[in-house]
This record gives sequence, structure tokens and C-alpha cells, in this order.
Amino acid sequence: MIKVYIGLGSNLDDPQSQLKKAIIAMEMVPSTSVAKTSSFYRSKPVGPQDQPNYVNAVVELDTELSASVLLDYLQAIENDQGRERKVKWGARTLDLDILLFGDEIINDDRLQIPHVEMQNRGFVLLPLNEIFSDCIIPGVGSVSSLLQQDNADDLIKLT
Ligand code: ROI
Repeated sequence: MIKVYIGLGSNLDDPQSQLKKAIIAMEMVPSTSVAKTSSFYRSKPVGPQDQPNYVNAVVELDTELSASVLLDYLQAIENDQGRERKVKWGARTLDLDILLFGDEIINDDRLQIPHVEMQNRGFVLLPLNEIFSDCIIPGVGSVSSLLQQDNADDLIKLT
């Protein structure tokens, strides 16, 4: 059983409902269970500013799947919830990112784990720190120390 951390984000079509629906869908993934769910946070868009605010969260999964098979299931959930991949860094109904997969480091065509941008993003670090306060990102450092450097002040806790 491997512990996996997934970053969730949405800024279209009722973002809070999108995240709730995605968590229910992740509970249905075979050989996988949702162990922890962070609060939901409202965050300003990182990247292009001409898009709505996001709702972000992080969940902890226990899985027996490989990272690649888990990714297939997560992409199917994104597609089910109307994800369109038109604009890089554009608005989206649902984004599910594998942030950490146990302590594995993976660099292939489909996956870069740890997620390459996670250490720079308050909307990932704050909810991750809430459910995994001792988290060390392999090759990077501790989430709590990154959070002190990072400005996550503009995140608003929703639940
Ligand atoms: N900005 C915020 N606040 N939250 C996200 O989930 C998010 N996702 C993205 C980009 C467009 C980089 N900006 C984001 O993919």
C-alpha cells in the first residue's frame, strides 16, 4: 500500500461541487481509498489573471495501483467532469495532479513526481501541510519550511 497525495483544483462550473464530486469518484477507484481530505481553499489564479478564482484542496490516498494506472483513472475523472485541454494555464473544471507517490521519484513522458511546481504553490503547500505536516518533498525539503517562505496569505479557508 502506497500513500499518495493528490492536488485538486477547479475554477469553473461550481468549483466546490467539482471537488466534492472528484473525491467521491476517487473513492470508487479500484484498490484505492481516500484516507484524508484537507479543507477547501479559495485561491487567486497563479499564471494568467483573466480567469476566476480557484478552489483547491489536497487528498491522501492509499493505493495498490502503479502511478501510471492511477494517472489513467484520474484523467478519466477529469474527462468525466468536462475537462477540456485547450489553453495551457487556462480555466478548468477539474485538475487532479499526483503530487507525491510514496517516496518515489518518477520522471517519464507522462509523470514527473514530485510534481515540479508544487514547492512554489501556496495553494498546494497549505492544504498539504494541513493533512501531512511532517511532509518532506524528496529532493526539495520540508513543506512547513517552504510554507514559511511562500506567501499563502491570500488563501481563504472555505470548510
Ligand atoms: N492557480 C490556482 N490558484 N489554483 C490552481 O489550481 C491553479 N492551477 C493551474 C494554474 C493555471 C497554474 N493556476 C492555478 O494549473
